[in-house]
Amino acid sequence: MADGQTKAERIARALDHFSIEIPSWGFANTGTRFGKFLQPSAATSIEEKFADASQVNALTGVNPTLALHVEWDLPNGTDDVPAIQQLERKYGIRAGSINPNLFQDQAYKYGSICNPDPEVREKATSHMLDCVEIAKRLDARDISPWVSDGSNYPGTQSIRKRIVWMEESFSRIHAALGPAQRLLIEYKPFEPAFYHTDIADWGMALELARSAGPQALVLVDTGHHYQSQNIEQIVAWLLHLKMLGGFHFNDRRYADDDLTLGSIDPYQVFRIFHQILSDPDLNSLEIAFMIDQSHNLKGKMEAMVQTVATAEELYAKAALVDLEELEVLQQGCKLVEAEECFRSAFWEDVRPMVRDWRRSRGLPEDPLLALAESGYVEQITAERAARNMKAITSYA
Ligand code: LRH
Ligand code: MN
Ligand code: MN
Repeated sequence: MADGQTKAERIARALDHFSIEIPSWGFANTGTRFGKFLQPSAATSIEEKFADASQVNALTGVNPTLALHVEWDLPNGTDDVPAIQQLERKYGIRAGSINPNLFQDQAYKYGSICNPDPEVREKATSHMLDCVEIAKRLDARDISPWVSDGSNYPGTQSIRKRIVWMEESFSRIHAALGPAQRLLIEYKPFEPAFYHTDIADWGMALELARSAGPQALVLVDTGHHYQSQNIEQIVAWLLHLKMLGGFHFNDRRYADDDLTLGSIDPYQVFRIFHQILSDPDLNSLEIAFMIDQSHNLKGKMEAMVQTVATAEELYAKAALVDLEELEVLQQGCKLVEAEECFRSAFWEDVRPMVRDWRRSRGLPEDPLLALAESGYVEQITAERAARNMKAITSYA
Protein backbone atom coordinates (compact mmCIF):
# COMPACT_ATOMS: atom_id res chain seq x y z
CA MET A 1 0.00 0.00 0.00
CA ALA A 2 1.13 3.57 -0.64
CA ASP A 3 1.36 4.29 3.12
CA GLY A 4 3.81 1.40 3.68
CA GLN A 5 1.39 -0.70 5.74
CA THR A 6 0.60 -4.28 4.85
CA LYS A 7 -2.99 -5.17 4.04
CA ALA A 8 -3.24 -7.16 7.26
CA GLU A 9 -2.04 -4.17 9.29
CA ARG A 10 -4.57 -1.90 7.64
CA ILE A 11 -7.36 -4.32 8.37
CA ALA A 12 -6.29 -4.78 11.98
CA ARG A 13 -6.14 -1.03 12.54
CA ALA A 14 -9.62 -0.57 11.05
CA LEU A 15 -11.21 -3.44 12.96
CA ASP A 16 -9.62 -2.39 16.25
CA HIS A 17 -11.73 0.77 15.98
CA PHE A 18 -14.87 -0.91 14.72
CA SER A 19 -17.96 -1.66 16.74
CA ILE A 20 -21.58 -2.16 15.79
CA GLU A 21 -24.63 -2.08 18.04
CA ILE A 22 -27.15 -4.89 17.95
CA PRO A 23 -30.89 -4.32 18.36
CA SER A 24 -32.83 -5.99 21.17
CA TRP A 25 -35.71 -6.55 18.76
CA GLY A 26 -33.47 -8.63 16.49
CA PHE A 27 -33.65 -11.49 19.03
CA ALA A 28 -37.39 -11.41 19.58
CA ASN A 29 -40.22 -12.86 17.55
CA THR A 30 -40.53 -10.07 15.02
CA GLY A 31 -41.47 -10.62 11.42
CA THR A 32 -43.33 -8.92 8.63
CA ARG A 33 -46.47 -6.82 8.76
CA PHE A 34 -48.39 -9.83 7.45
CA GLY A 35 -47.38 -11.96 10.36
CA LYS A 36 -44.46 -13.71 11.87
CA PHE A 37 -43.20 -17.25 12.14
CA LEU A 38 -42.46 -17.81 15.79
CA GLN A 39 -39.14 -19.45 16.63
CA PRO A 40 -38.64 -21.72 19.64
CA SER A 41 -35.30 -20.07 20.44
CA ALA A 42 -36.43 -16.45 20.21
CA ALA A 43 -35.95 -14.23 23.25
CA THR A 44 -39.12 -13.86 25.28
CA SER A 45 -37.89 -11.28 27.81
CA ILE A 46 -35.45 -8.41 28.08
CA GLU A 47 -33.14 -10.66 30.11
CA GLU A 48 -33.03 -13.17 27.25
CA LYS A 49 -32.26 -10.35 24.81
CA PHE A 50 -29.30 -9.31 26.98
CA ALA A 51 -28.18 -12.94 27.23
CA ASP A 52 -28.27 -13.32 23.44
CA ALA A 53 -26.45 -10.03 22.89
CA SER A 54 -23.79 -11.10 25.35
CA GLN A 55 -23.30 -14.36 23.47
CA VAL A 56 -22.97 -12.51 20.14
CA ASN A 57 -20.40 -10.18 21.69
CA ALA A 58 -18.45 -13.11 23.13
CA LEU A 59 -18.17 -14.53 19.62
CA THR A 60 -17.44 -11.33 17.70
CA GLY A 61 -15.97 -8.94 20.26
CA VAL A 62 -17.42 -5.89 18.52
CA ASN A 63 -20.93 -5.54 19.99
CA PRO A 64 -20.58 -4.04 23.46
CA THR A 65 -23.97 -2.27 23.38
CA LEU A 66 -27.59 -3.25 22.87
CA ALA A 67 -30.14 -0.87 21.32
CA LEU A 68 -33.31 -0.74 23.39
CA HIS A 69 -36.84 0.00 22.18
CA VAL A 70 -38.56 1.59 25.13
CA GLU A 71 -42.09 0.29 24.63
CA TRP A 72 -40.86 -3.27 24.13
CA ASP A 73 -37.92 -3.36 26.58
CA LEU A 74 -38.83 -0.83 29.28
CA PRO A 75 -42.65 -0.89 29.26
CA ASN A 76 -42.67 0.92 32.63
CA GLY A 77 -40.30 3.64 31.46
CA THR A 78 -37.86 4.97 34.02
CA ASP A 79 -39.12 2.44 36.61
CA ASP A 80 -37.43 -0.28 34.55
CA VAL A 81 -34.02 1.40 34.61
CA PRO A 82 -32.69 -0.47 37.71
CA ALA A 83 -33.61 -3.82 36.11
CA ILE A 84 -31.75 -2.85 32.93
CA GLN A 85 -28.73 -1.77 35.00
CA GLN A 86 -28.71 -5.14 36.69
CA LEU A 87 -28.79 -6.89 33.31
CA GLU A 88 -25.95 -4.68 32.09
CA ARG A 89 -23.83 -5.86 35.00
CA LYS A 90 -24.88 -9.49 34.74
CA TYR A 91 -24.23 -9.83 31.01
CA GLY A 92 -21.42 -7.31 30.47
CA ILE A 93 -23.40 -5.50 27.79
CA ARG A 94 -24.26 -1.81 28.01
CA ALA A 95 -27.52 -0.20 27.01
CA GLY A 96 -27.04 1.49 23.65
CA SER A 97 -29.32 3.84 21.76
CA ILE A 98 -32.69 4.47 23.32
CA ASN A 99 -35.50 4.18 20.78
CA PRO A 100 -38.79 5.88 21.56
CA ASN A 101 -41.91 4.21 20.23
CA LEU A 102 -44.17 6.66 18.41
CA PHE A 103 -46.00 4.16 16.25
CA GLN A 104 -47.86 1.54 18.28
CA ASP A 105 -50.18 3.35 20.65
CA GLN A 106 -53.74 3.66 19.33
CA ALA A 107 -53.56 7.37 20.11
CA TYR A 108 -51.14 7.76 17.20
CA LYS A 109 -53.63 6.84 14.48
CA TYR A 110 -53.34 10.32 12.94
CA GLY A 111 -49.78 10.93 14.02
CA SER A 112 -47.67 11.36 17.13
CA ILE A 113 -45.74 14.63 17.27
CA CYS A 114 -47.57 15.70 14.07
CA ASN A 115 -51.03 14.85 15.30
CA PRO A 116 -53.53 17.74 14.91
CA ASP A 117 -54.64 17.03 18.49
CA PRO A 118 -52.31 18.90 20.88
CA GLU A 119 -52.92 16.34 23.61
CA VAL A 120 -51.56 13.54 21.45
CA ARG A 121 -48.57 15.68 20.47
CA GLU A 122 -47.93 16.27 24.15
CA LYS A 123 -48.16 12.55 24.91
CA ALA A 124 -45.63 11.78 22.18
CA THR A 125 -43.25 14.54 23.23
CA SER A 126 -43.44 13.56 26.87
CA HIS A 127 -42.69 9.94 25.89
CA MET A 128 -39.55 11.18 24.15
CA LEU A 129 -38.64 13.28 27.20
CA ASP A 130 -38.98 10.10 29.28
CA CYS A 131 -36.62 8.44 26.82
CA VAL A 132 -34.08 11.22 27.37
CA GLU A 133 -34.37 10.63 31.11
CA ILE A 134 -33.98 6.86 30.66
CA ALA A 135 -30.91 7.46 28.51
CA LYS A 136 -29.43 9.79 31.14
CA ARG A 137 -29.88 7.24 33.91
CA LEU A 138 -28.41 4.50 31.75
CA ASP A 139 -25.59 6.75 30.64
CA ALA A 140 -26.65 6.14 27.04
CA ARG A 141 -25.53 8.72 24.53
CA ASP A 142 -28.12 8.50 21.76
CA ILE A 143 -31.88 8.92 21.61
CA SER A 144 -33.03 7.83 18.19
CA PRO A 145 -36.67 8.52 17.38
CA TRP A 146 -38.30 7.31 14.21
CA VAL A 147 -41.38 9.39 13.48
CA SER A 148 -43.76 7.19 11.52
CA ASP A 149 -46.26 10.02 11.07
CA GLY A 150 -47.78 10.81 7.72
CA SER A 151 -51.03 10.61 5.80
CA ASN A 152 -52.52 8.25 3.26
CA TYR A 153 -54.49 10.65 1.04
CA PRO A 154 -53.75 14.03 -0.53
CA GLY A 155 -55.45 16.97 1.11
CA THR A 156 -56.21 15.16 4.36
CA GLN A 157 -53.49 16.81 6.46
CA SER A 158 -51.61 20.11 6.50
CA ILE A 159 -48.03 19.19 5.67
CA ARG A 160 -46.94 22.71 6.66
CA LYS A 161 -48.51 22.73 10.12
CA ARG A 162 -47.00 19.34 10.82
CA ILE A 163 -43.50 20.68 10.05
CA VAL A 164 -43.96 23.33 12.75
CA TRP A 165 -45.26 20.76 15.26
CA MET A 166 -42.19 18.60 14.67
CA GLU A 167 -39.89 21.59 15.11
CA GLU A 168 -41.59 22.44 18.40
CA SER A 169 -41.33 18.90 19.71
CA PHE A 170 -37.70 18.32 18.73
CA SER A 171 -36.67 21.67 20.23
CA ARG A 172 -38.10 20.54 23.57
CA ILE A 173 -36.34 17.20 23.34
CA HIS A 174 -33.08 18.91 22.48
CA ALA A 175 -33.40 21.29 25.42
CA ALA A 176 -33.67 18.29 27.76
CA LEU A 177 -30.50 16.56 26.49
CA GLY A 178 -27.48 16.23 28.72
CA PRO A 179 -24.21 17.68 27.42
CA ALA A 180 -22.97 14.36 26.02
CA GLN A 181 -26.29 13.20 24.62
CA ARG A 182 -27.40 13.28 21.03
CA LEU A 183 -30.73 13.24 19.25
CA LEU A 184 -30.54 11.15 16.07
CA ILE A 185 -33.39 11.84 13.65
CA GLU A 186 -34.29 8.94 11.36
CA TYR A 187 -36.12 9.34 8.05
CA LYS A 188 -38.12 6.95 5.90
CA PRO A 189 -39.95 7.67 2.62
CA PHE A 190 -43.08 5.62 3.18
CA GLU A 191 -44.71 2.90 5.31
CA PRO A 192 -46.83 3.00 7.34
CA ALA A 193 -47.97 6.20 5.62
CA PHE A 194 -48.47 5.91 1.87
CA TYR A 195 -49.16 9.43 0.64
CA HIS A 196 -46.84 11.62 2.66
CA THR A 197 -44.44 10.83 5.49
CA ASP A 198 -43.52 13.77 7.70
CA ILE A 199 -39.78 12.97 7.73
CA ALA A 200 -39.46 11.39 4.33
CA ASP A 201 -35.81 11.94 3.47
CA TRP A 202 -32.40 13.10 4.68
CA GLY A 203 -33.07 16.73 3.73
CA MET A 204 -36.08 16.90 6.02
CA ALA A 205 -34.23 15.07 8.81
CA LEU A 206 -31.27 17.42 8.36
CA GLU A 207 -33.39 20.58 8.60
CA LEU A 208 -35.24 19.26 11.63
CA ALA A 209 -31.94 18.39 13.30
CA ARG A 210 -30.57 21.85 12.54
CA SER A 211 -33.62 23.59 13.91
CA ALA A 212 -33.57 21.41 17.05
CA GLY A 213 -30.00 22.33 18.04
CA PRO A 214 -26.33 21.36 17.78
CA GLN A 215 -26.69 17.95 19.45
CA ALA A 216 -29.21 16.75 16.88
CA LEU A 217 -27.92 14.75 13.93
CA VAL A 218 -29.26 12.54 11.15
CA LEU A 219 -29.64 8.76 11.32
CA VAL A 220 -29.42 6.87 8.03
CA ASP A 221 -31.33 3.58 7.90
CA THR A 222 -30.07 1.91 4.75
CA GLY A 223 -33.50 0.36 4.10
CA HIS A 224 -35.23 3.73 4.13
CA HIS A 225 -34.62 4.92 0.58
CA TYR A 226 -36.24 4.67 -2.80
CA GLN A 227 -34.92 2.10 -5.24
CA SER A 228 -31.46 2.83 -6.57
CA GLN A 229 -30.97 5.95 -4.45
CA ASN A 230 -27.28 6.73 -4.03
CA ILE A 231 -26.95 6.29 -0.26
CA GLU A 232 -23.18 6.82 -0.16
CA GLN A 233 -23.71 10.25 -1.70
CA ILE A 234 -26.11 11.11 1.12
CA VAL A 235 -23.48 9.84 3.56
CA ALA A 236 -20.82 11.99 1.87
CA TRP A 237 -23.00 15.07 2.23
CA LEU A 238 -23.82 14.39 5.86
CA LEU A 239 -20.13 13.83 6.62
CA HIS A 240 -19.27 17.06 4.84
CA LEU A 241 -21.85 18.91 6.93
CA LYS A 242 -20.80 17.08 10.11
CA MET A 243 -24.39 15.98 10.53
CA LEU A 244 -24.08 12.20 10.34
CA GLY A 245 -25.06 10.70 13.69
CA GLY A 246 -25.39 7.05 12.86
CA PHE A 247 -26.74 4.19 10.80
CA HIS A 248 -29.35 1.53 11.02
CA PHE A 249 -27.80 -1.15 8.85
CA ASN A 250 -29.79 -3.75 6.97
CA ASP A 251 -30.30 -4.71 3.35
CA ARG A 252 -33.29 -4.54 1.08
CA ARG A 253 -34.45 -5.71 -2.30
CA TYR A 254 -37.77 -3.85 -2.53
CA ALA A 255 -38.54 -1.53 0.38
CA ASP A 256 -37.80 -1.59 4.11
CA ASP A 257 -37.16 -5.33 4.02
CA ASP A 258 -34.82 -5.44 7.06
CA LEU A 259 -32.74 -8.20 5.47
CA THR A 260 -29.21 -9.19 6.51
CA LEU A 261 -26.61 -6.51 5.85
CA GLY A 262 -24.87 -7.08 2.52
CA SER A 263 -27.09 -9.99 1.53
CA ILE A 264 -28.42 -8.22 -1.56
CA ASP A 265 -25.86 -5.53 -2.34
CA PRO A 266 -22.58 -5.84 -0.43
CA TYR A 267 -20.92 -3.35 -2.80
CA GLN A 268 -23.21 -0.62 -1.50
CA VAL A 269 -22.12 -1.24 2.10
CA PHE A 270 -18.50 -1.14 0.95
CA ARG A 271 -19.15 2.20 -0.79
CA ILE A 272 -20.74 3.62 2.36
CA PHE A 273 -17.83 2.44 4.52
CA HIS A 274 -15.41 3.97 2.01
CA GLN A 275 -17.00 7.39 2.53
CA ILE A 276 -16.45 7.07 6.25
CA LEU A 277 -12.94 5.66 6.09
CA SER A 278 -11.85 8.36 3.64
CA ASP A 279 -13.16 11.19 5.81
CA PRO A 280 -10.29 13.55 6.68
CA ASP A 281 -11.54 13.68 10.28
CA LEU A 282 -11.93 9.89 10.60
CA ASN A 283 -10.25 9.71 14.01
CA SER A 284 -12.64 12.16 15.61
CA LEU A 285 -15.85 10.92 13.96
CA GLU A 286 -18.55 9.71 16.32
CA ILE A 287 -20.83 7.64 14.17
CA ALA A 288 -23.11 5.08 15.78
CA PHE A 289 -23.08 1.93 13.65
CA MET A 290 -26.23 0.04 14.53
CA ILE A 291 -28.03 -2.94 13.07
CA ASP A 292 -31.76 -2.67 12.48
CA GLN A 293 -32.91 -6.04 11.21
CA SER A 294 -35.78 -8.36 11.79
CA HIS A 295 -35.49 -11.98 10.74
CA ASN A 296 -38.68 -13.82 10.05
CA LEU A 297 -37.14 -17.00 8.62
CA LYS A 298 -33.47 -17.16 9.67
CA GLY A 299 -32.51 -18.13 13.20
CA LYS A 300 -32.10 -14.93 15.21
CA MET A 301 -28.72 -15.78 16.73
CA GLU A 302 -27.26 -17.12 13.50
CA ALA A 303 -28.51 -14.10 11.56
CA MET A 304 -27.03 -11.67 14.05
CA VAL A 305 -23.61 -13.31 14.09
CA GLN A 306 -23.67 -13.56 10.29
CA THR A 307 -24.52 -9.85 10.08
CA VAL A 308 -21.69 -8.79 12.37
CA ALA A 309 -19.16 -10.97 10.53
CA THR A 310 -20.34 -9.48 7.23
CA ALA A 311 -20.03 -5.96 8.58
CA GLU A 312 -16.46 -6.70 9.69
CA GLU A 313 -15.54 -8.13 6.31
CA LEU A 314 -17.00 -5.22 4.35
CA TYR A 315 -15.36 -2.72 6.68
CA ALA A 316 -12.06 -4.54 6.20
CA LYS A 317 -12.45 -4.41 2.42
CA ALA A 318 -13.17 -0.68 2.54
CA ALA A 319 -10.03 -0.21 4.68
CA LEU A 320 -7.99 -1.66 1.82
CA VAL A 321 -8.79 1.12 -0.63
CA ASP A 322 -5.48 2.83 -1.34
CA LEU A 323 -6.64 6.36 -0.67
CA GLU A 324 -3.43 8.08 -1.76
CA GLU A 325 -3.33 6.28 -5.07
CA LEU A 326 -7.04 6.82 -5.58
CA GLU A 327 -6.69 10.55 -5.05
CA VAL A 328 -3.99 10.81 -7.70
CA LEU A 329 -6.06 8.80 -10.17
CA GLN A 330 -9.20 10.82 -9.48
CA GLN A 331 -7.34 14.08 -9.85
CA GLY A 332 -5.89 12.94 -13.18
CA CYS A 333 -9.30 11.69 -14.33
CA LYS A 334 -7.86 8.23 -14.93
CA LEU A 335 -11.29 6.74 -14.93
CA VAL A 336 -10.67 3.05 -15.49
CA GLU A 337 -7.58 3.03 -13.26
CA ALA A 338 -9.45 4.85 -10.49
CA GLU A 339 -12.38 2.47 -10.69
CA GLU A 340 -10.05 -0.53 -10.65
CA CYS A 341 -8.11 0.87 -7.68
CA PHE A 342 -11.41 1.31 -5.84
CA ARG A 343 -13.06 -1.97 -6.64
CA SER A 344 -9.98 -4.16 -6.42
CA ALA A 345 -10.30 -3.60 -2.66
CA PHE A 346 -13.86 -4.84 -2.88
CA TRP A 347 -12.83 -7.98 -4.80
CA GLU A 348 -10.10 -8.84 -2.28
CA ASP A 349 -10.89 -11.92 -0.22
CA VAL A 350 -10.28 -10.42 3.21
CA ARG A 351 -11.64 -13.40 5.13
CA PRO A 352 -8.23 -14.96 5.93
CA MET A 353 -6.95 -11.61 7.25
CA VAL A 354 -10.11 -11.02 9.28
CA ARG A 355 -9.75 -14.53 10.72
CA ASP A 356 -6.13 -13.72 11.67
CA TRP A 357 -7.27 -10.50 13.31
CA ARG A 358 -9.90 -12.35 15.32
CA ARG A 359 -7.43 -15.00 16.46
CA SER A 360 -4.89 -12.35 17.48
CA ARG A 361 -7.57 -10.67 19.62
CA GLY A 362 -8.50 -13.92 21.33
CA LEU A 363 -11.77 -14.30 19.42
CA PRO A 364 -13.05 -17.33 17.51
CA GLU A 365 -11.78 -17.27 13.93
CA ASP A 366 -15.15 -18.24 12.57
CA PRO A 367 -17.89 -16.86 14.82
CA LEU A 368 -20.70 -18.68 13.00
CA LEU A 369 -18.94 -22.01 13.39
CA ALA A 370 -18.16 -21.16 17.00
CA LEU A 371 -21.83 -20.43 17.59
CA ALA A 372 -22.79 -23.79 16.10
CA GLU A 373 -20.17 -25.58 18.22
CA SER A 374 -21.10 -23.74 21.40
CA GLY A 375 -24.51 -25.42 21.61
CA TYR A 376 -26.01 -22.05 22.65
CA VAL A 377 -28.89 -22.18 20.20
CA GLU A 378 -29.83 -25.71 21.33
CA GLN A 379 -29.62 -24.57 24.94
CA ILE A 380 -31.91 -21.55 24.49
CA THR A 381 -34.25 -23.60 22.32
CA ALA A 382 -34.67 -26.07 25.17
CA GLU A 383 -35.12 -23.29 27.71
CA ARG A 384 -37.51 -21.14 25.71
CA ALA A 385 -39.39 -23.57 23.49
CA ALA A 386 -42.23 -24.12 25.92
CA ARG A 387 -42.88 -20.38 26.25
CA ASN A 388 -42.59 -19.84 22.52
CA MET A 389 -44.64 -22.94 21.64
CA LYS A 390 -47.40 -21.71 23.93
CA ALA A 391 -47.40 -18.51 21.92
CA ILE A 392 -47.46 -20.55 18.69
CA THR A 393 -50.45 -22.54 19.92
CA SER A 394 -52.35 -19.45 20.93
CA TYR A 395 -51.40 -17.85 17.64
CA ALA A 396 -52.91 -20.69 15.59
C1 LRH B 1 -38.76 1.76 11.15
C2 LRH B 1 -37.51 1.35 11.87
C3 LRH B 1 -37.23 2.27 13.05
C4 LRH B 1 -37.84 1.47 14.18
C5 LRH B 1 -37.39 0.07 13.81
C6 LRH B 1 -38.03 -1.06 14.58
O1 LRH B 1 -38.92 1.07 9.94
O2 LRH B 1 -36.45 1.30 10.99
O3 LRH B 1 -35.86 2.41 13.25
O4 LRH B 1 -37.40 1.89 15.44
O5 LRH B 1 -37.67 0.04 12.42
MN1 MN C 1 -34.47 1.94 11.55
MN1 MN D 1 -37.01 0.42 9.11
